[in-house]
Amino acid sequence: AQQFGMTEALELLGIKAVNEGTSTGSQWFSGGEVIESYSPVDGQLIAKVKASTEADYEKVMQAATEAFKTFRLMPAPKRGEIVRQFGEKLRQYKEPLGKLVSYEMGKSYQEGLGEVQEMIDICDFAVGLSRQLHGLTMHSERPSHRMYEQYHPLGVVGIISAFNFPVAVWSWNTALAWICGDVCVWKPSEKTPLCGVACQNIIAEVLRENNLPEGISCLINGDYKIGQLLNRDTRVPLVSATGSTRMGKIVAQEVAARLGRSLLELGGNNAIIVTPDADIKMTVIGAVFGAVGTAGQRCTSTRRLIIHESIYDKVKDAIVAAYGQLRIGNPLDQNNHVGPLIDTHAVEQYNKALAQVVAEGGKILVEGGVLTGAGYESGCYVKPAIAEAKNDFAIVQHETFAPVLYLLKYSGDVTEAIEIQNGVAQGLSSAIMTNNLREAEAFLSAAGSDCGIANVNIGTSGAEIGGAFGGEKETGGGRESGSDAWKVYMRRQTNTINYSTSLPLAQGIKFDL
Ligand code: UN1
Repeated sequence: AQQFGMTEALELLGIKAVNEGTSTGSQWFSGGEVIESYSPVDGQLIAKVKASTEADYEKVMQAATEAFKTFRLMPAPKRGEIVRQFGEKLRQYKEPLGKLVSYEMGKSYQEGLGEVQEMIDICDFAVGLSRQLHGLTMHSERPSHRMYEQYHPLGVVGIISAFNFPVAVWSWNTALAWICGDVCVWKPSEKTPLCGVACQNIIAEVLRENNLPEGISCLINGDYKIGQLLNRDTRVPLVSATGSTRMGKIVAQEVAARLGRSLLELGGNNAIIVTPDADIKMTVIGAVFGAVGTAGQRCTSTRRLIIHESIYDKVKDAIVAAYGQLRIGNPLDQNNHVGPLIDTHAVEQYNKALAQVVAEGGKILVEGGVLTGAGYESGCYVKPAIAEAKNDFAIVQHETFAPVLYLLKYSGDVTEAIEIQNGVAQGLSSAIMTNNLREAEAFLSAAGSDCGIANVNIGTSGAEIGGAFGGEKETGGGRESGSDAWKVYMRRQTNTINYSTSLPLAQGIKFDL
């Protein structure tokens, strides 16, 4: 990846050959084992990061809890100013950071830049929000009483993020948490630790330039064991976790065991319903980008197409033809559409899914396979595949984090398609392609899609940050980024003030002394 300016990018981002993996801001340390980050792009070792030990974690928690004591008192719009400067820095670092995301994670450079753009967008959103952390005022039932609510900072927010959005998920959480007056401790995926180091370096510059204390933004590195420290720590009122449903169930139980709050953004099994009234051209773009973009490694990736039988062959042929145009290869080369999977373990899962869909009676329409030879040395490049399947196949019910698309057929009205779409354990993103108002509204109605995201004439992936992001059922129920998602990062307090000279009790209770 030399020709793509990776050395310069790493240098600009402050990535060394061996990096400390624990940080409280300007302080970096780590006593743990070395994590090696290999690029799925070319199989090369990019750099090493030292994992955090329990003792490192303890130092971080001390810095974070100490920082919270002062940060919570800074006026919210002033905290917004810090986030504004963070957004400015991200604009400055957009290219190198986008490049690192692309090289360490394997998504296309365009998508790497897009991910940094999402970070910039959430900063802008959070800056405005820093003057709008509104609570309500209510009318008291008692005379000369005033009642209102206020939102206060919550404390230390733990963030556990996944490899597929190695930088944006952190910022959706931190940008909101910071304007809310919280301090953050981030454990990035052990598959993308360098993205974590790079982001921490960027925010550290902002914190230093503003003379802010250590501990507002902290980084820890390691596997699930270090994440578990956050889950079990009563000093962490909120753990925000993005990743698999398997991981989310563990986080939820551990955090709930101490009655902490968790914000979960887990797996999806996203479908596009293609009705007889669909615009086929738009359907093809939405479905193909949804299924093969990020090599099928978005939680919003399109896994299923539910196509009406009357247009089934037409849609199938158009999608299969589009797959014929896909160029698979180095994601930093902007001529390619599809980059590698994150690692060879993901390739195994992909192979298993293709074998299983056939074993369950599915028919392969576009052959998959692992690519070999020049340019594919990492062993992580696979061909996006399409199979005809049934919704009740065990493999179709399962989220395979790879470019495998299942075509399903329906023959009745839109109700049948909605039933198929909802007939999975996950509930993140969903879409309908139709120019028929009745179908579109039925899909969006109370009896429609059961997902957190439901789109009309748009695919399932590529949500904007302005809306609340997340989903139902096994997706975990959490909402991140836009709308009123900020509320989970604050504690709500109801205040009643009596400015009379007597003490009337609520509910009209008389208590004469
Ligand atoms: C994820 O895959 O974890 O909607 C998040 C999208 C992106 C976010 C994906 N904005 O596809």
